[in-house]
Amino acid sequence: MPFPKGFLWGGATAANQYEGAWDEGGKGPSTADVMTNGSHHVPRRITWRDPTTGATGSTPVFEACEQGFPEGVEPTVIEGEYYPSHLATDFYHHYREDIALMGEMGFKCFRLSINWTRIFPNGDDAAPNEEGLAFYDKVFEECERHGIEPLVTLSHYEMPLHLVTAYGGWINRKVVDHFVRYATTVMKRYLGKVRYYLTFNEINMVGLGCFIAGGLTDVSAQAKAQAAHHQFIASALTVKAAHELSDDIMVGQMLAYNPNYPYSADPADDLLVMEREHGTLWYSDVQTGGVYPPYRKREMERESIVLDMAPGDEELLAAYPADFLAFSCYGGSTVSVRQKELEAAEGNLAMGIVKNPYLEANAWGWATDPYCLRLALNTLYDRYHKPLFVVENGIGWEDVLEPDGSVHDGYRIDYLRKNIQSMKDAVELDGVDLMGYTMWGCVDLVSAGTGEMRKRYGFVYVDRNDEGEGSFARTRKDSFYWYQKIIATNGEDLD
Ligand code: BGP
Repeated sequence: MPFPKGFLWGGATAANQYEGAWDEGGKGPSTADVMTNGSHHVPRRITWRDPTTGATGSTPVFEACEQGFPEGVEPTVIEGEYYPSHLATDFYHHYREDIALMGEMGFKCFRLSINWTRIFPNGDDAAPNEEGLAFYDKVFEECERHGIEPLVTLSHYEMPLHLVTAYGGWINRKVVDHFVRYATTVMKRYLGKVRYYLTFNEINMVGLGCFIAGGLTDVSAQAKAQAAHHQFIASALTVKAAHELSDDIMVGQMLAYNPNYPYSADPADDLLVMEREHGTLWYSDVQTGGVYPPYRKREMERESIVLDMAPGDEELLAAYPADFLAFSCYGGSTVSVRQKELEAAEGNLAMGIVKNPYLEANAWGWATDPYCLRLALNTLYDRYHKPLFVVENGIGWEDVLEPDGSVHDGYRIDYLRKNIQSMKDAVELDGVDLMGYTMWGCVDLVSAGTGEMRKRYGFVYVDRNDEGEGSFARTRKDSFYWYQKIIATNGEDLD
């Protein structure tokens, strides 16, 4: 049996892309709630207002991370703009139906995130919002009814907007305390119901998506490094609090990790690969390995970054590293020193620089890569020897709902079959210790990168389009039945 008994098969989601009900149940506004939609070629924007002049405007997400925002503005929701997170695909009102569908597929695990702003609407409130806590009580009860283990991300690309406007986001050490209080409140409330937590989704995105992943408006290299440091400290304190609460809770790191490929046999391309790997792996060296690696220390020196460390920080990181390492992996990313002469990759920056002639890509330029999971799992297991968890993998596609109510997503089955085979090889042939696999976006949800609905990942189709129309009705796709069989045979039968 390649996959161990109790292997956690399932699917993954994120509150800001799935829940909707952005202003219901006492929820406060989050950073995700001020992001408009975009498309493959048009970036999402963050809307803002200048509190002194009252002027409003917006900044594209990646520009906001390179140049920052205009002086003095505050990100905010603006009348007349369209924000996909506000209704998303309405898990808030469909959770019973959705979890039942997951149960029907045989899910052992459901990765979801808790909306921080349902629990602490402003982040620094004196007491948690009972209505928010009660919502997740019901969600976890439903999971239990269907024998599904929840895997909870505490902050998936969102944080209370107030912690940005009043504190400057993760650059401020006080945010660490607010996060740890939130994490502890949640872990206590759901004790015995939730055993697996992840602190920050794709923590290494704080450098590329500063606002999305770090609530940053100051985007200097110093600010990005300091924000990451505060998230590491918050993670260590969460691990500490979890272990004090119960021996039964595991807190993992969540890293965006796509293996890097050299375009050619030129060793200079390999060197580029090494540098790109360093750019990702220093985050897991700290959070999972417990220490800042020498190459990162040197890089900070070169960039004149001086971390503001409190006494005891390094000891804290070493004493409370993550219990396991979870990661997202969609396909390899290809790099070359001859980048200018070559065809550019069409995906986002994290997905690679140049087009790989050996790999196909979807309509958004994300490479579909049959080997990335085995490679990623080996790299990460060799480095940390800790349990791993594939918490995101999948393919975005513009699915078509046929008049007879069917969705024929053979391309998804094909992608998943190859990826699960690759994961199986890592377990069977290489002996990697793997806890589970949660396919990204198991029920259709809003795309994080583009804010689109048309970029769908699910086993379940949701009637909702990019114009904000649709009934939210759920429909099983062909892949629904295929995945049901994969789980039933514990990954033995991939046909
Ligand atoms: C990861 C994020 C998810 C998710 C996924 C797919 O980076 O953790 O939130 O959305 O990518 O990306 P996209 O939605 O842009 O297709």
